[in-house]
Amino acid sequence: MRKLAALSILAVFLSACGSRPAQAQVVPIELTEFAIDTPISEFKVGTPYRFVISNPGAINHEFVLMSEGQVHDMSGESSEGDHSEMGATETEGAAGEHDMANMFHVDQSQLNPGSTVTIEHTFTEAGEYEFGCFLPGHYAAGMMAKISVVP
Ligand SMILES: [Cu+2]
Repeated sequence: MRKLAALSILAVFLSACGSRPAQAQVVPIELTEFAIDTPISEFKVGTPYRFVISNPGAINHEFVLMSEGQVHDMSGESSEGDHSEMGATETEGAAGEHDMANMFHVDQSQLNPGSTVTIEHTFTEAGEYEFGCFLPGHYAAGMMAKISVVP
């Protein structure tokens, strides 16, 4: 009884807090063979998002959020060696540290079929980003989604 009363007081307290603008926006994301399904493709800098990443598929997947520049760096290794491109000068310098704040990786060990992982993330920088699964062959098969982040 006493526990219940305490809980309902807590519930009132929580719902009062819930009206604050800082409440995270829930973004349910589904990983399947071979696609990444997101209900939103445009995000805002400074808005807290709660990514609820689930794998209703039949095999393991991973989930990576990174900027388009980082994706190009990764895929650049396997495709044509365009070392002369300006991408190299742009990413080798100070940009790396910035980007670390705007990326995350959920390992495939956490995303077995049927699993769900929740990640809170707030973008600090506008730009073009991608969701992707980089298990061998998955990205190329279509497991990616381009998103943009606006100020
Ligand atoms: Cu995958």
